[in-house]
Amino acid sequence: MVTLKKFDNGFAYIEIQNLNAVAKIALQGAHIFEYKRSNGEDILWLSDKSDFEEGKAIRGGVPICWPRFGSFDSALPPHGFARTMLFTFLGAKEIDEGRTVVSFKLQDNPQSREIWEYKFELEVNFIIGDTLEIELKTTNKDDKEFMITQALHSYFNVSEINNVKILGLEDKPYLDTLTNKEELQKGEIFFDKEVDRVYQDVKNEIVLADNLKELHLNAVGSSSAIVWNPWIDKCARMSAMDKEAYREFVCIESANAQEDFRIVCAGESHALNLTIE
Ligand code: TA6
Repeated sequence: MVTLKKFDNGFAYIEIQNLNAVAKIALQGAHIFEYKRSNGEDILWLSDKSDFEEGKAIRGGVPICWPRFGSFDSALPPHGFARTMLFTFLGAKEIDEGRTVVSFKLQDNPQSREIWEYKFELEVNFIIGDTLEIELKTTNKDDKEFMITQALHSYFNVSEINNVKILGLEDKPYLDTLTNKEELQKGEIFFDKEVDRVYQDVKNEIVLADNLKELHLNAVGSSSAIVWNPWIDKCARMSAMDKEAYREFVCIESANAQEDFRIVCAGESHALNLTIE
């Protein structure tokens, strides 16, 4: 079942229910902010303090950072503009009783052209089932090429940050954005301080291990990933986040970031696909 719903302030989202899962996706940013499996697993973290307000990014779920990841381009807002723009809901289709495809689209508009001159189409397709699949497809509708960096800035629920290990990034080079130094990952990643890193050469599965549970992330069209947890001090300074919230989530973001930027030629497309299982 697919239903258009609204919060009291008019903020609209699509709710999808099938045999395997329930999901909620806001029209603003084509932002999935809930994905619960019917076995009770609540995969995506969402801040209790999250705003569902036009023009403000939702804190949690999977914000779409596009056409920039980060804030390296002064003309554009941090993490780009897609996450605060209203997408068009293209429709939904049930593949079977347990899997539903849902699609959204954003096109260039006067507001986007003011800060980013290009004509584009950004399509976001979800498959909601016992796995969550997200496709981010950029099409260049202009007559000149453009460059994008992007990320599926996924916030994952964890039992407690001290229980978490991330596997699959061993021996990968990364930029530590806290020190601005290039480093090499030694062993698995665990958390006992703020971590904000952009990994390169990521063409394999990443595993989020939390006690006995595991989430497996596989991306296509991406060879970079960001791992982030704000830890105590940054968490206390962050908008729409409780001061203890850093204990409850970790971000693992499938991306095209830093040297994994992509040039999209006129008339061509680039797709970034992520499967979470
Ligand atoms: O992906 C990590 C990061 O870029 C961090 O540096 C961090 O501050 C974060 O994303 C959240 O950014 P936001 O703009 O949503 O507050």
